[in-house]
Formats: sequence, C-alpha cells, structure tokens
Amino acid sequence: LKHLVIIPTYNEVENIEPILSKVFQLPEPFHVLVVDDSSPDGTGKVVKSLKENFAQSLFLIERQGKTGLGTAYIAGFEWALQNNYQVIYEMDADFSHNPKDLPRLKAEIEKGADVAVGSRYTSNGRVKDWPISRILLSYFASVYVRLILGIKVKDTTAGFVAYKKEVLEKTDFKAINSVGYGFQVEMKYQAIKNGFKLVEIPITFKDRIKGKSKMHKGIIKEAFWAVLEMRKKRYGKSLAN
Ligand SMILES: Nc1nc2c(ncn2[C@@H]2O[C@H](COP(=O)(O)OP(=O)(O)OP(=O)(O)O)[C@@H](O)[C@H]2O)c(=O)[nH]1
Ligand SMILES: [Mg+2]
Repeated sequence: LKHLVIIPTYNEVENIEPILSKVFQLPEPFHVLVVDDSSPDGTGKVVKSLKENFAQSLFLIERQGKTGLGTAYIAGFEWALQNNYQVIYEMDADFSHNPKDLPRLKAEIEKGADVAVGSRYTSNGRVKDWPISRILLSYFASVYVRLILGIKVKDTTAGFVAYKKEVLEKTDFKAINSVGYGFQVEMKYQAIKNGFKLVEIPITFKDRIKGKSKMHKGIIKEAFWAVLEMRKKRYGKSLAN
C-alpha cells in the first residue's frame, strides 16, 4: 500500500525540518506532501531544499496566500488520489501530533477501519500543556458536535486522521464550506454517513512548543454554525427519501 501524510503549513519554519525527519525515520515508509500557503517565513523554501534528499518521498504544493487549512487539505487529497495513494493521513506540522503514532493509525486501517482517528477524548487519550480553558472549549465542542449530529465519535475536531482512499473518493468536498474545525467535523461526518467504518485510537496531544497558533475566534464561530448546517445536508440519504 502507498501511504501519504499531508502536512499543511503556514509559518512553520522552526518545525518543518524536524517533523519531516521524524516521519522519514519511521520504520515504515510514509511519503509526505506539504501544502504550504506561501509562508512568509520561508517554510516552503526549506521543503524545497529538503526535496533534494527525499526526491522519491517528499512533495510540495505551494499555494498563493493563506486560504485555510480545509482548502489546503482538499488540494492535498486531490493530489493524493491522482497519484494513487491508498491511505492518506492528516497531520499538523507543530508536533501536537506525534509522528510515532502514524504506524498505529496505519495498523488500524490494515485491521479493517476505513477512517482511523487519533483521539484525545477516547479513553486513555490525553491533552498535554494546553491551558484548562482551551481543553474545556475543545472538549465541550466535541460534546456539542456529538449531540447535534448524533454520532458517537468522541473527537470530531481531531486533525490527526488516516483515510482510506475510497473514503476520500466518496467525499463531497464542494459541500464543505468551513476551513477550520468545521472542516474536520464534516470530513468525519460524511465518512460515517457514507457507511464507512471509523475507529478512534487514543493519542497524547501536546501543545505546540515552537511557532504560533493560527487558531482564532472566527474558526470557532464558523464551526459552531457549520455543524448546524451539516445536519440539514442529509448526507448519505438519497434525494428520493
Ligand atoms: N496551508 C495552510 N496551513 C495552515 C493554515 N492554517 C493552519 N495551517 C497549518 O495547520 C496545522 C494546524 O494549525 P495550528 O495553528 O497548529 O492550529 P491548531 O492546532 O488548531 O492551534 P494550536 O494548537 O494553537 O497550534 C499547522 O501545521 C499549521 O501550520 C492555512 O491557512 N494554510
Ligand atoms: Mg496546532
């Protein structure tokens, strides 16, 4: 199987080389696609220079200007499908997700899951170094999503996920309007509504040490409304119903 890890980046110059080297040190071969939005700090340049050493396994999409995490992933998914990858992973550049957990997500897919989520809120999942306010916000957001959408997933906003290519092929990306947490929720929601099997495995999520967060209030508001909109979309139901 061909495995591709997509890492969206915006101003991650301090993190990008260390994270790529961790992924490429794993015992199993993962390819990496970085989707960089012309980071002013030169993240894309660093990736280009590393491509010389990893010509077969490191790829870069450069986009003009910051257009958000969701559209970066969609561009990456399209590239992954065109290039025949069978399992596609989402991972942040900032070490909040531990690259060592990639083989655990992979194992879950190989055991038969269609979607494997690195989950903070399943039993044994953890969040380290976040202020309590941020943990509470994130946790109650996940409860809100579960109530509104009526799904069992504990960590719907998680951004550390493995998707089988069949799941992405069935996803209606045009229907997704949100770019932040709402995007993460809608990806999982569509997968479930399309009948795919989603499993959560516990991870320890760590706050970033280097670089700046791109999270802001607008993304939370967007997600709040997007979840209500999602419910109306009747994913997975034929129009005849
Ligand atoms: N290409 C691209 N990447 C982005 C954009 N916004 C965020 N990212 C990347 O997406 C990943 C997650 O973003 P973060 O800023 O860490 O957001 P977060 O994890 O919700 O917030 P923190 O935990 O506070 O860091 C990181 O690798 C970012 O560099 C964007 O607009 N375009
Ligand atoms: Mg982060």
